[in-house]
Amino acid sequence: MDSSEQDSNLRQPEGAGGASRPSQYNASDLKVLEGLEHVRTRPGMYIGSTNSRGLHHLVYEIVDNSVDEALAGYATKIEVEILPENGIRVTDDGRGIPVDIVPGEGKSGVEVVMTKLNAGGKFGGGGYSVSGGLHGVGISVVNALSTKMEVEVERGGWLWEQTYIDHKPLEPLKKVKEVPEGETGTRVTFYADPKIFKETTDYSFDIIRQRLQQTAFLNPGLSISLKDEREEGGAQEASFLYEGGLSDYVAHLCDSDSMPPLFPDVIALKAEDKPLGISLDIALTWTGKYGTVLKTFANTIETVDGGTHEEGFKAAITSTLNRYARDKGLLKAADENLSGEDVREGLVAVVSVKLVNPQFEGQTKGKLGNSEAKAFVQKVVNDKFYAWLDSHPAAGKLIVGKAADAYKARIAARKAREASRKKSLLESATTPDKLKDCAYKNPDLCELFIVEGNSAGGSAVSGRDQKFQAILPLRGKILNTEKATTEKMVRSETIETLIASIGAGSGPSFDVSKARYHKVIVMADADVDGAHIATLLLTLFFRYMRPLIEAGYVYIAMPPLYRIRWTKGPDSFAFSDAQRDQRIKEGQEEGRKLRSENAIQRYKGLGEMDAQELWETTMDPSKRLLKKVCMGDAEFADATFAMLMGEAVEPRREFIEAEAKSVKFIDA
Ligand code: 0RA
Repeated sequence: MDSSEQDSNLRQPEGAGGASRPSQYNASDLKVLEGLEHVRTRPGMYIGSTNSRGLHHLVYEIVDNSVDEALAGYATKIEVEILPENGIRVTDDGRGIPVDIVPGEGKSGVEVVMTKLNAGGKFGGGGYSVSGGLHGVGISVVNALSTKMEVEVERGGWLWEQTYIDHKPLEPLKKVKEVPEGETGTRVTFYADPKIFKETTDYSFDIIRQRLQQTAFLNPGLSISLKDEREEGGAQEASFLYEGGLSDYVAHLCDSDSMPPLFPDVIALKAEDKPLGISLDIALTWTGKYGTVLKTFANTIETVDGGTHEEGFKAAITSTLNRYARDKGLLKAADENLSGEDVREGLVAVVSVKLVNPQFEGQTKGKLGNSEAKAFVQKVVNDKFYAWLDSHPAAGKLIVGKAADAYKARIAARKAREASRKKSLLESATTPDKLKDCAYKNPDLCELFIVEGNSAGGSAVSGRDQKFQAILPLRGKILNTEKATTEKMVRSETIETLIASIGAGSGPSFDVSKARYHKVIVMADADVDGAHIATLLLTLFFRYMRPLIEAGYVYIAMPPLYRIRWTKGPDSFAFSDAQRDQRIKEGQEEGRKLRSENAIQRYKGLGEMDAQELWETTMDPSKRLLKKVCMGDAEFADATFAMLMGEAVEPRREFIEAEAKSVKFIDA
């Protein structure tokens, strides 16, 4: 505001600037009210939310001002009270908010602080350079969101007081009484507006207690107390004073989770770079537990999403511990490096940075963005953590030992995982339950029939020659799963059973010399579904057991389509319509006669055949028809499979229709 404006304000006559304007307000007051009104229309912008979280945020806003006064070196004690009717009172023994008229504002420092958003700059910034405040706001925001607020200041030998109702002062700041000259401090009392905090205006003693305890850890030497004076509150009290700061915090974190540290001292690392405007405070230890507790702060605000300081810390403890372990011969040359996760197993640490210009990022501003923080933390930890380890060899050995245990456990777990995978897929010692194996063991003599459908599977088991023929019934439903990826198929129980039955593994480690059968025969219905299943199986062989096809071990059984019954002599079978006509012609030329009833039977599926028929027509090596699968077939199946499983519907439908026709014409 320039001086001419200020002058006109000072000389402001009643009703200046328009008849409708309330006489006690000038232009600057209107601006102030607009500011506070904005806080009320968009409270989320200032305190995050208007639920219980936002409500508690009001308390922190006031307390943080008192903490700033402690950081500036003046306040030593903060008292917080929860009052009846859900009022909050915060009292500190700092310098007291300035009571004099602020030049250029025309009102007391107290009123400026209470009504101007971002009033910080009005006071020369002394002692407020490293200030928290999540959204850079303060008392005025709390005032804007309160129905009533009282400020009491002891300063310069007087107690001063001012009351606000609906964020407007009842009267100017007023001298109440004389107090001893050296007695200074600020007391702020407020009542949150239920019109803003519609969900609740009820404070939680525990939530406030936790936060105040954390504040006490972060500000060593500062005494903080909390009293619940609500009738329902049951007169709860708590008070905190930690001389050890973050080291006490780490000890407390270990304690409250009953995790005894591996060694007695908490490691404390501190550093400051004044020209860079950054300071760092770290405390850490290790316990025997497996989890990690890592809390990070920037300007005493918890950075729940970490950020640059956390990245720097993690990177540096990992590299420093590896360097130390190598230097001291605690890791062998052949050992892999300890990973970050290995190093952090059992770690309990608090990292707090303070910087002049903190950049809070992310949706909830819970992440520090300053890149200089990462470099600074890394450098400090690299130097000071190493030095600490060097001067505490027993603890150093315990820390490396703990991380090495984590490393070994990680490797062992990986091996166990790989072994169990191998066992289930490749080396399953026992043959699967579903497999009805044959008696012979010589793979050259042995055949495996993969049979679609349970009833056909039953006939195949009864009709087979058990000496050399094994049966694996598959439930077609599983294989038919639309859009199943081959990966999914391989992981399915059915396919696992198939892989285990063949006994030679799958994928890159497939070993054809271990195949337990040199004839693996797909036996499916001669219809669309059967063709589909054959396609799926061939795809599987092509992708995961290609050498089995290359060796010529894969076949497709060709069940006949027709049975021709004569009045005398054995029945004839035909594998196509043309062949059916051919057989009938040949028989009649030989003088045979078709039976009068059901002379030409069309098989609709394998399930229609009884065990004897299945043996005679499809399984008996002296009569059956097998089609050896070559690489071209399998490649075609693979492409077909991709098409069948793809997104395009039209080519799939066309294929199924065409296949339905072509299947009928498979020629013997
Ligand atoms: C502005 C300037 C100064 C102190 C404060 C505000 C102040 C605010 C609060 C809020 C709660 N407790 C507080 N204590 C101090 C600096 C005053 C000076 O330079 O003497």
